[in-house]
Amino acid sequence: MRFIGNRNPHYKTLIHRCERNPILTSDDWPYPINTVFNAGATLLADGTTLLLCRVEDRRGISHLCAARSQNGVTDWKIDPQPTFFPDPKNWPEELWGIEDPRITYLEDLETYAVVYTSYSRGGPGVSLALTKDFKKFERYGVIMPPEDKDAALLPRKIGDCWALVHRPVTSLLGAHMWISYSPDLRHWGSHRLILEARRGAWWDANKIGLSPPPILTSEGWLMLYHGVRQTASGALYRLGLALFDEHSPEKCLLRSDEWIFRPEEDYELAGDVGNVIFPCGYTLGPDGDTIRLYYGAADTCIALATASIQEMLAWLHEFGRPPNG
Ligand code: BMA
Repeated sequence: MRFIGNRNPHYKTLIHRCERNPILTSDDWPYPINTVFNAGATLLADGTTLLLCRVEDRRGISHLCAARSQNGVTDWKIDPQPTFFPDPKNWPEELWGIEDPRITYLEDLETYAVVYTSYSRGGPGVSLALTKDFKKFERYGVIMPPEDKDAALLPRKIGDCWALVHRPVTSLLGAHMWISYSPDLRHWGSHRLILEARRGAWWDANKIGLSPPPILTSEGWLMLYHGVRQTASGALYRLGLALFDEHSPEKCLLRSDEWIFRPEEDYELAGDVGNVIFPCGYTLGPDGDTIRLYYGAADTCIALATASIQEMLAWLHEFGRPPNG
């Protein structure tokens, strides 16, 4: 299979795929699974890359499993058993599994926050767990009730509060990106709509959601977000960029009109859900500029791409504009 028209020279390539893609598939798993995709990512203190992978079993239920690598590309050491498994007896919101984790290191608390989708009888909601070692997890339970997903914490407080970007869905309003604040990670308020899905023919009409956790840059919070467009042959997932004020992250400074990354390669076009690229995590390289973006491809495997923060910001200045501007 070859995607026609993916080499148009008039567009700058901002996201560069790794030649070894896909970097993790179900064949690599030490126990029986259906698929592995949509992984959260972080660099541990010793430089190890840790991916917290969404693993789907043959029932259709997802859990999380840690994979560690010294170079972030090859030689993954995968936990021999599920690392973080749904516990619906104690946490009924996890009845149909836990999905799409986003990891943020909270320096103030010296702990990692894992924000994930808990798939409950009432639909997907947002749950939080804290961990220091990705072995023991302290659950905080549901922090945003259904229907809500695509959530991540900012790594530091804004004023006195933690900030969570998330994507609630309501039948009247639709599926847009919001921010909420909390003094203690348990009680959430000051909810604000920060970025709206566009409408009609736009690539990000219908639904949008945060992809990896927001990236702090010299110009504010850079958010890579996915836009979903419904087409006659199903949903198309593509990525765009938006920049938010560092001190008031509810304020969008610039938003791209055009998408920057779309499914093109075989492993992105075909799988359990074809035409999907879905990044949930990134790590920052030693140059302070290159990010490694880990993304689920076609809900079937995990792939890797790199991008330069400075190039993305420069592109946003050239081709982005203030929302409603
Ligand atoms: C979204 C999420 C993702 C998934 C994508 C494509 O709504 O459920 O986990 O990768 O759909 O199926």
